[in-house]
Amino acid sequence: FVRPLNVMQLVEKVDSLVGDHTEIPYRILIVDDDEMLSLSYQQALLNAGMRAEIEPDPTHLLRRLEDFRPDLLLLDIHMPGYSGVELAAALRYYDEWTGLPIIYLSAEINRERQLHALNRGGDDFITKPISEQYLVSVVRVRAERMRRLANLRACDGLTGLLNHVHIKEALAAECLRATREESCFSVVMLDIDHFKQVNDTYGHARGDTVIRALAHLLKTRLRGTDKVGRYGGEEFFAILPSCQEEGAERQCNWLREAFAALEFEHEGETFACTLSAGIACSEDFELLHADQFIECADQALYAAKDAGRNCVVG
Ligand code: GH3
Ligand code: MG
Ligand code: MG
Ligand code: MG
Repeated sequence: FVRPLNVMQLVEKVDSLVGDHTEIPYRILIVDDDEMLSLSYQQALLNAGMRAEIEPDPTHLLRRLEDFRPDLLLLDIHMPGYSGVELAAALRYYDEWTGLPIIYLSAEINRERQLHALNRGGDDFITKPISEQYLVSVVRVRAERMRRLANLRACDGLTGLLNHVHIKEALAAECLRATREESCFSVVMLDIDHFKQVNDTYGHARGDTVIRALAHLLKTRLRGTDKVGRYGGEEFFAILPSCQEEGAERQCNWLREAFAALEFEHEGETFACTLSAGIACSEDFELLHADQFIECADQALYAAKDAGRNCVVG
């Protein structure tokens, strides 16, 4: 039985959720051949703290989506040689863009044609001219929902950490950032020791508890700017920006000891687990590629296992 939240709790919960996802400005792409109008929408959205970019040429839409990765698309309907409605319909064929909120902005007032446009894949229809406030409200509420859904998709269900795909994306992004800023970073591959035995002895449910406990430790003990993901099974992957190998080794040993100190309970009996970790540092490479980090950290992890487990290898 779950007690329903009272209204104040609900409001606090909503506030905290909103707070979680509004730090990075929403990205809005405006596709419209009318330059003056586009500029005025853009200005309204910028004033509201969002990032808004304009694409006047529908033939560039896909590339622009790839580059800018908007949270929402504002789409004109009548453009020379192109129909926004058919563009929206086409976008829905791509897995990647099937969830993208699309709002038509058009002077079209014919009800039938508006409904047709919505049925082809748009989420809403706003008729021009539009008040600044109205535009901002309609955009904000949908962009926020899109962000939250995207965050959920990036999450590993068991632990709430980034999932395999997204931690790899984060690594690729860190490689680019470190190259640009000529900074150094470390990555860590962690794996629970003899975890199969934990499952076999105490059951899968208890095994899951151990996985979640380690995830919690990683979330709370690492820095806010560090990125942590569940790479698979009982294997975790962390990216430590601006961290050299010695720093990473210190962090890992600290985590290793904290994890080994946790006591788990099963039917009145207590047990503990250990982990092994392998570190790769950007100092060791000329060019930064995500795959080489994973391979290098993985090899270091194997070395840690070979060295008897419950240890860290750099
Ligand atoms: P090593 O010290 O060499 O890492 O030994 P190990 O037993 O931990 O390694 P191995 O990779 O052979 O076993 C990992 C086990 O993790 C096997 C699999 O059943 C279990 N596992 C993978 N994902 C989950 C999960 O989500 N929950 C639970 N409970 N177990 C999982
Ligand atoms: Mg037009
Ligand atoms: Mg293991
Ligand atoms: Mg493993």
